[in-house]
Amino acid sequence: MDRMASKTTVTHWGAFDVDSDGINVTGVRPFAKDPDPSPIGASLEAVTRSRVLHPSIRKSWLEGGPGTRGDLRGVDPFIEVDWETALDLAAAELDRVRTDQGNQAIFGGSYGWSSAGRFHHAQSQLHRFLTTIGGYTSKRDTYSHAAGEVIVPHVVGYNYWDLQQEHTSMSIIAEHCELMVSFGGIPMKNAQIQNGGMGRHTLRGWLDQAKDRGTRFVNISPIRDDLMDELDAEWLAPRPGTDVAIMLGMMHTLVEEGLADEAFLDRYCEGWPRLRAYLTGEADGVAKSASWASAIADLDADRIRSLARDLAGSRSMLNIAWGVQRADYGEQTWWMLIALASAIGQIGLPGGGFGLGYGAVASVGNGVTRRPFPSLERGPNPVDEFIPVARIADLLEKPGGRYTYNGEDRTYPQIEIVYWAGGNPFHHHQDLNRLNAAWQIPPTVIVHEPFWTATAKRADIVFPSTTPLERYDIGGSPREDFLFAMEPIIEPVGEARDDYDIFSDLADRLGAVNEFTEGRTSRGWVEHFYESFRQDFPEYPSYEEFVNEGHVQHPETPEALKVLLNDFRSDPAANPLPTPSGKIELYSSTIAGFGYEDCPPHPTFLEPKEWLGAVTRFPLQLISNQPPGRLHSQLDHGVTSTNRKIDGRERMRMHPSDAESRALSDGDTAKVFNDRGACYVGIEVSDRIRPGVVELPTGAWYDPVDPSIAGSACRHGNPNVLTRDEGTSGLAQGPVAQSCLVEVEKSLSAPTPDPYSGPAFASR
Ligand SMILES: Nc1nc2c(c(=O)[nH]1)N[C@H]1C(S)=C(S)[C@@H](COP(=O)(O)OP(=O)(O)OC[C@H]3O[C@@H](n4cnc5c(=O)[nH]c(N)nc54)[C@H](O)[C@@H]3O)O[C@H]1N2
Ligand SMILES: Nc1nc2c(c(=O)[nH]1)N[C@H]1C(S)=C(S)[C@@H](COP(=O)(O)OP(=O)(O)OC[C@H]3O[C@@H](n4cnc5c(=O)[nH]c(N)nc54)[C@H](O)[C@@H]3O)O[C@H]1N2
Ligand SMILES: [Mo]
Repeated sequence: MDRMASKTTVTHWGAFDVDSDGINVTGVRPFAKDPDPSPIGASLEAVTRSRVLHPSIRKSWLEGGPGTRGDLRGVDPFIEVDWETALDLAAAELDRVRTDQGNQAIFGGSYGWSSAGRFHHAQSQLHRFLTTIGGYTSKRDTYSHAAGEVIVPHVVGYNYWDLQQEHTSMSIIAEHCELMVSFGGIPMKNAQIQNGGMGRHTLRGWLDQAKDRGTRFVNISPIRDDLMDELDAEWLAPRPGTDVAIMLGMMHTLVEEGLADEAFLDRYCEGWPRLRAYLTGEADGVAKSASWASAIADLDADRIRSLARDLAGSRSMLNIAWGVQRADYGEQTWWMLIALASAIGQIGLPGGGFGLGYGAVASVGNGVTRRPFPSLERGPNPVDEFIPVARIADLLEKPGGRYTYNGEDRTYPQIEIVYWAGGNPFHHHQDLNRLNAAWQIPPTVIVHEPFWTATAKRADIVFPSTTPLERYDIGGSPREDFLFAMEPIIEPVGEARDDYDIFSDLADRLGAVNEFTEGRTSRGWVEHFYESFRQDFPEYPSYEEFVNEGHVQHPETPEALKVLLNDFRSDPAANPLPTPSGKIELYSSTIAGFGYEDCPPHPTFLEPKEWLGAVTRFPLQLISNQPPGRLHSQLDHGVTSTNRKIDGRERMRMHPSDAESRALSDGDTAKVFNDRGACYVGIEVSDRIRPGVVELPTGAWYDPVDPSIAGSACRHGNPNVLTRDEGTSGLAQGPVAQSCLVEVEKSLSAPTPDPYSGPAFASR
């Protein structure tokens, strides 16, 4: 390790030059070529704090063996052991379960973002390891957009990931778009992030350019900040969960006023007559007019009508945030957006049509050529059991329980081992009190974590893993014009080891070391990745030069300018969509065949289960969106995140009228609660949020006052003690994380948060 060195590294929030004395991070500066660096970089100073220092085993599990309950996970103290002991115990338990119960009894879905770095990506490492030892029960889709991922192929045939690559380039939008209307905005707080990292944050520049050229922006969202102020956007703040109704109201206006592009609907779409019958009320007696939508959304009907006219009368782009589909019947939101864009008829034209998630992460609409880069491969998983990603508590609670997923009737397997690496379910899952109870059921929980997160605290075996600042890797995303060489900047903290080395040693004990390592060290793999990339692109420098330089900019980065579905538009017969009809499906016979009441065969407004239109004891709608000052729960203890807290608690925004009626002022501490749980927050009073809506971002480390009491309040402000754990519908079973109903009251005696200090330890 170079003492007092400065080296470039890359994170999911961008590249940074990091100074260190070999032990700690002593300074962080943004990568010089980044025009709009993320402030989250500064939090890298916290990378050595709150660390798991030694392999740790839950006392009751160590003393009584797998399945010993003792005190609850999350309460029972840990005993620190040496690496050999911990590895032997984990290997023996994996062997017991695969032999006695079969590999499907190991749940290795392990959802989570882990860190940037193509090789050391923890989830990929775990999946490869579990495959080499016989397989595991996996997961499908993402928390980000599960509902969207499952509905999109039914509507346009492509899977969402491929469709996203083809999104109209931001440069084309900047040049051609006259009106950009976005449901959930284009939140710059989110565009700080790109899975795998990036050298340059470019979205702000493109939006500024569009504005300068004259694009008009409209933000339809409960929160004003979802579109940046410098765009002078109009802000419409409907009730959350009513977007489908608003879009139907607009579509109704288009039809009523003869503005719908019937030629487009006829030539490029399947099922328009069915959707039109629903829209006009011919099918059910209710016209989905702008007035109808106005009553549901609490938005002026004339605003809905005039926006519909403007959309039809200009080169217009409709966008929707991923968060909008993280809701009851979330499938309908994206489907309806595509339907409305079809009625406007500009799909496939430069700067027109639709986008699913501009701004959700940095790369959407980034025109840079995609450069395939090797990633860690794994053979086919011999086990075909999986769960829809957010059904984890159901899986643990209801072995043998039945559920539907995208036309399949499925059964939850019995799980003996939960194995997690690179994710934090006690931040990311909904209804944490329910998860906490379900989490006590499996005999064994194994977690790899650098930090003492709430999930690590609830494991039986915790393996301390390194962070990217402690190892060699290669970083960047394929939609980026830089590739970064990542080198160790600090010594491994405590006894932390790379996930790869931990899995190699377990594979060795389980007779699979050759399959897992293929004879390479991690450094050997990183070099191998780079060299195999260089075979395709021989103009790149040698690995040694690459490491010395710290990064390489792709030699020529031609803007691969894209217009989404442009080929389909120019010749739909020659370039049909891979849907059953070859067209955009506004009615899906496939979905009709599934017969799901909660996912009808055409876009439909279904009343959300918790929303402001319902009369309940909980009158406020909580939006738990992505946090501006961190990535999920990562580096919550870093300076960018903690600076935003109020008295050490997560900041909750609330409209002045809601604050006043509760006698709350700026800086007060409050309790937020519903029937599922409660947490304590610091209040920020703001008119940048719709009355009736409160905003508490995700990611404050879950910190119950007394973890031995079921439902104990989180004193730090994690919103997932309040959210509902239910699938979007029988189709996708995606999370409905984004919102739920709550009440808020002033708290004069809130307990002091203590989220970062790690678990209790006992001696052997
Ligand atoms: N209420 C509500 N909940 C939500 C959402 C919402 O909108 N509302 N959004 C959801 C969404 S979209 C997402 S993507 C999820 C995010 O959920 P997660 O991806 O689980 O969240 P992270 O905090 O990124 O967790 C990553 C964990 O990996 C650890 N880690 C980092 N690097 C390494 C490594 O090299 N090795 C190992 N072993 N571990 C490492 C980090 O310390 C951290 O604990 O949250 C979801 N939860
Ligand atoms: N800084 C930062 N950036 C991130 C992340 C992070 O943790 N931190 N996480 C990354 C990840 S994993 C993901 S998946 C993406 C997520 O990207 P998104 O899911 O799009 O992000 P969110 O912030 O959850 O939601 C966007 C906005 O939607 C609005 N919204 C919520 N409900 C409704 C509704 O019913 N109607 C309308 N019209 N608007 C609504 C909210 O005001 C919210 O601010 O962000 C990525 N970017
Ligand atoms: Mo996500």
